[in-house]
Amino acid sequence: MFGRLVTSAKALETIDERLMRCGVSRRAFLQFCSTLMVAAPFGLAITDKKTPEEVAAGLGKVIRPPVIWLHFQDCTGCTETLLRPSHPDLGDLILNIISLEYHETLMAGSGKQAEAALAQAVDAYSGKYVCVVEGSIPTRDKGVYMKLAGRPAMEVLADVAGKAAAIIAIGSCAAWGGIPSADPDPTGAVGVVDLLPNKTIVNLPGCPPNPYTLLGVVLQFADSGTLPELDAEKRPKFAYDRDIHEQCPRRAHFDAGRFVKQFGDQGHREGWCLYEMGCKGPDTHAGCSTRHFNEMPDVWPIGIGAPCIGCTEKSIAFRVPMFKVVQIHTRATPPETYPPINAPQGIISPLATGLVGLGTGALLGAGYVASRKFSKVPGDESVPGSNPPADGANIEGSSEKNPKSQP
Ligand code: FSX
Ligand code: SF4
Ligand code: F3S
Repeated sequence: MFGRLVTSAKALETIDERLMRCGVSRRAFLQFCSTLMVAAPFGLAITDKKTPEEVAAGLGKVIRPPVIWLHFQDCTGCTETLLRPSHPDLGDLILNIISLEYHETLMAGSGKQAEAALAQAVDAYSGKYVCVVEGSIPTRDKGVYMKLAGRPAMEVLADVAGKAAAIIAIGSCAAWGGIPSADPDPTGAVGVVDLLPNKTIVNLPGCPPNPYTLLGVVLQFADSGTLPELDAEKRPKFAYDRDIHEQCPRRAHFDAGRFVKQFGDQGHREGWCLYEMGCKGPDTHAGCSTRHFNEMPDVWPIGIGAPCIGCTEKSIAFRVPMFKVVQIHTRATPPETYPPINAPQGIISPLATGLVGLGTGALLGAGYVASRKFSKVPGDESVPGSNPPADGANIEGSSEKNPKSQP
């Protein structure tokens, strides 16, 4: 087991021992365990228990996993999301649960002192530590665009991650290049997996990702030496198996055809669906719609009224224009037989009544067309809401005008 291996390298404490020594309350630890259970209700061995008390009992016996954290081309948002929870105590708690041996942003030392700390940590835990990589790695011109202590980032990665028991690429930058790799990609930015294809790597894309996903993976590895089941992109299924759209709180508006047409319009103020503003939720696998950030309800992009940009998807974020409407691939399209939500109601004129029989076929056809939910605004991809889905069938003939949606 991982814990035993580490014990032989250096007398590391169990999580329980550490929390007790540092005076961390049991209540805070139980709160952490229950949040972890919510973040990973399925597919993670350490949270596969009935109560937070049971999770805490298991986790408490785990030896604090040594973690060496490398920073490359990034914005440090991945670190910020881990250590800036809504309750300051939680940041402390996290640092008591994992044993962070090296982290450039957080450590007091710099220069030669920091380099010595890195070398010492790699040496002490060689083959046993978890290497967390944040940021993309520049490869163009022999990696000259980022050097640490005179060494290209590529070389540092090969050295440090190469000796790790497991590598976690946190954030979209480390997973596949992220923002630095966006066109024109001046530094030739790539993710860890591109440079170390044969190593055990878990990708946690997201810009930034949910910190509990990281903690869940690290703690499971520390507990049993195993990793959770991964998908084809090396993302843990427990956190990336569903798309945002499946559990989005605005989904009812999507199904009813109530779309924001412009930021700040009435529909936006009322929390309608952001699909026509370019929301990539239907094509994006992540847990944000149920696992919000900073332990705060509604703290996630769609929760604050911004469309999902597909930050966990290699082929979407920083590749597809932010406001471009995506195609619906699943059965998620509003049923086309639904009537339009603002279908004219009221008194039916005698003339119309008389024509009903005659015009049934035509009306059915017209109703079908009118019931299409998406507006068709040709052309300019840079204008929010102006891009029809690639699948013309979803937008053709839409004529719905919802007075409520006008600014
Ligand atoms: Fe990248 Fe991390 Fe985006 Fe930032 O540092 S995944 S730019 S939010 O946070 O690496
Ligand atoms: Fe939510 Fe976006 Fe789907 Fe609308 S399109 S329901 S805002 S995920
Ligand atoms: Fe990213 Fe979309 Fe979640 S932009 S943070 S995957 S809502």
